[in-house]
Amino acid sequence: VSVPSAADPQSTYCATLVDEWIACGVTDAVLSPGSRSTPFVLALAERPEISLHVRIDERSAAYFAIGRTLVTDRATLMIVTSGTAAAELHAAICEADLARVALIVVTADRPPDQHGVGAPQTIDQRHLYGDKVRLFEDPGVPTFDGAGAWRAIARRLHGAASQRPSGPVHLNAPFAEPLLGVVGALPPASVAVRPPSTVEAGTLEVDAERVLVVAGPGVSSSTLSTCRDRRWPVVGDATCLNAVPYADAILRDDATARALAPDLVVRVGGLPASKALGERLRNWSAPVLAWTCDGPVADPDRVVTDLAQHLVVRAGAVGSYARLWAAASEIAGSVATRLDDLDGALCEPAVARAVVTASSRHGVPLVVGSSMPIRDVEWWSPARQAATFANRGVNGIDGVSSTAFGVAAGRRAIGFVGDLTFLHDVGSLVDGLGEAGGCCVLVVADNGGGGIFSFLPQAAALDAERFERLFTTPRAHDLVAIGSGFGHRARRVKTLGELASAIDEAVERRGIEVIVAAVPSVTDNVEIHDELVRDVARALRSFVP
Ligand SMILES: Cc1ncc(C[n+]2csc(CCOP(=O)(O)OP(=O)(O)O)c2C)c(N)n1
Ligand SMILES: [Mg+2]
Repeated sequence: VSVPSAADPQSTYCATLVDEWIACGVTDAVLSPGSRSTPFVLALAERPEISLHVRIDERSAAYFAIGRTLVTDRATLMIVTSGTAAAELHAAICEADLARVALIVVTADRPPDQHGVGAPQTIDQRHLYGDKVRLFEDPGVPTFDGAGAWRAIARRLHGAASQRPSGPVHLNAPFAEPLLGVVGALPPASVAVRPPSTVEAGTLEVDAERVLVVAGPGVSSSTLSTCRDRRWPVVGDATCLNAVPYADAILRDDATARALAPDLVVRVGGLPASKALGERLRNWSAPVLAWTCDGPVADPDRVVTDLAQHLVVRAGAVGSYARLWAAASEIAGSVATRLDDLDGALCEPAVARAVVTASSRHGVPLVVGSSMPIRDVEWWSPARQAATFANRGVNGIDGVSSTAFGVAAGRRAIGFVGDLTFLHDVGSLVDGLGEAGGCCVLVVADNGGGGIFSFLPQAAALDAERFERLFTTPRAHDLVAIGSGFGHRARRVKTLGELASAIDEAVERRGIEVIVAAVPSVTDNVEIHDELVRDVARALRSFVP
């Protein structure tokens, strides 16, 4: 047994970094167990200021960390051991990069002399995540000689993660044995150095009356309230709060889209999922201004004509254009509310409405999965009033339950995912909400596979059997049995009334409850959506005679 030295540089280094991160405002750390990360893990466990979330599966842990950052709005620490453990984080780091989620990832490593000689659990972890991280540092095995730089390392990493556009950073941390050491005196706290302010980009004048704001993921609430103060109508994605609902259905109708044509489109954040909206942005003749106040604006269709960080508004706040949008939305809403019949059979848009309504009514944040859930929330739900999150950086169906549990830990959240999304991240159920507890109601729309693919041309082009085998991939697992097999409450609901009361009951309890909503098959779902769109178009004839 090796006897630890009186004051061990590795342990003191880790305690210093953790101390500096606490000073920077870090409140949460997620760790997955391993030996090599021992100095860091023990340093974290010493500090009550940090909520520590321990999860076995690194992939789930990293998505959970994303959830923590989403809900706390602070960089989350993520600590793992060496080898494949580090590689497991890659998917979530890609998501955090594009969704601009601040994560400080620490991968423990063996010291350089154990690389390339067949040492166990050892891979080259330098630049493991490539250009997906804002900053990579590998200061080597710490020695007291380097102690003067330790706080600066922590501060640099935190700054690069938190500064807009925020995102993931990576510290590779090699440690030599013995891994257990004694923490010595920490180097004195550094004087806070403010990160340089971002470069002032251009300012543009806005002198139009019919200004339509198109808001996607990543838009701040202050930007949205500025738009509302100017009385600009805002259409948004599923995560956008209080946007004009039903814009997708409204804009599918040609006459209505003409009547609502803007003089100017202001784009903020990422992209809504609506293809109809995308098409109108390409075909309306209005200029499209990318307002970069919340970071880069997604523009895959290259419709943006101008770019500005600051807007100077010349035209007064006239409300008539916003009222026009509100009127169209009300008409579409009158069709959508027909879905709210409590005794009626469930369908996916109705489940989305129930989930959003419950989230608003209880003031509980919502985490929405990719595929049809994110679309049904954007297209068919009333305006979101409670914080709504989604992994929209890369739109993965992996890790959504983990992110929902990360948002819910120590508080409450409602998750809404498809059946394959639920199965993909079934490992998240192992640790659930972890020590932090809390409440997560996970609503699963069980349509028997990947329903989204039935909307694609592939569905018509292939024979049914082949399409199902290659795309829909229905699985026969009993989702309720899976939920309860991991020790969570789980039930299946068949009507909207059952779903609504199941959510209402579950949000008042502690722990995870999986509510499996038995919705029509993926093919019926396409017909249900088509019919809704037709009904909205018919109703809109009173809007545009
Ligand atoms: C990690 C990952 N793998 C694959 C995909 C491709 N993909 C998108 S949607 C989808 C099916 C999702 O099925 P489900 O969760 O049941 O939702 P539904 O389509 O039925 O709404 C798949 C496989 C993805 N987005 N992310
Ligand atoms: Mg499905």
